Amino acid sequence: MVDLIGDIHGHADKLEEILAIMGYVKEGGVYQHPAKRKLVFLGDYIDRGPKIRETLQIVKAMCDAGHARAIMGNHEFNAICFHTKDKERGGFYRKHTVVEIDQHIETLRQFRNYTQEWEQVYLPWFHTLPLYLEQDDFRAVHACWDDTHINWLETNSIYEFIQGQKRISEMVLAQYAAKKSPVYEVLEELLKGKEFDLPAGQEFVDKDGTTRKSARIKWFQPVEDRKLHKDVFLGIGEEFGDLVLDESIHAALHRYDADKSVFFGHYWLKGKPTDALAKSICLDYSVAKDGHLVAYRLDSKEFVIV
Ligand SMILES: [Mn+2]
Repeated sequence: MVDLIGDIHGHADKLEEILAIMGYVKEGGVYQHPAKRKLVFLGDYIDRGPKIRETLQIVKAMCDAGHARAIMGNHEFNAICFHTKDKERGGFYRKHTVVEIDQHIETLRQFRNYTQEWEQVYLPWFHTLPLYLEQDDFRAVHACWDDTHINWLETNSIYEFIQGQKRISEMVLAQYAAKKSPVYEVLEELLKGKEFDLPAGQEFVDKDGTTRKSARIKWFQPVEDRKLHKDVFLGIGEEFGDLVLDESIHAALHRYDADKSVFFGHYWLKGKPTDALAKSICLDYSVAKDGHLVAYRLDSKEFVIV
């Protein structure tokens, strides 16, 4: 019996609340379920919220004790890149300009007096987090399930072992930072989702004030519900939302049509989830932006929302 939990972003209080509602109890400092239910965490444990260190303690302790599994979110991957020195080109694999620092600042602040723990416990742990989970009865990925990328990862290792420690290899981090080799697209799309170049003239200004010519897509939208631009594109200008999707765009957009359910987070959806029987189910409802932390109980097909 499995429960899945979406993006937490340092909201440990909400995490403890949702665990209690689902019947998990703390024993010996580790949450576990009397009926031996297992948890799956969908990534993005760090950044933004007030209790990042506590969140990591809860999640990692459950994983270490075999009560949970945690996959990688883009924030954990970004942290690896942010803190790993690029020995060839200098600097770090993720830039330290204001945009990147701003996204990561709460984690930096909250670990200011725990740098050894951050460097020796949590960063090494992030390296070991799987990019996806494939089980008999469900799949999990942080942002977007794409069979081509999953197949690539099944035949190409992104890891190296240093003194017995599994790590994402320096070569992979360098290729990702240089946006080169298939590894860039694989990591980018599994962890951050897919984008699509908009038709000419449909540029829009995003929430950070940047003019964008491509939009993130709702790859998880069932094909039969893809009628208008707003059904498939995220964040686009309102004036384009009601445009009817033309056939060529419709055909080019990624779709998920497997029978197995896939669970993911990442998309900062608003409101509350409604369709518990969908094949692709997002569990990120913006807990870090006054929204909800959301879990899903796989056996009873129910959402738990706090
Ligand atoms: Mn994310």
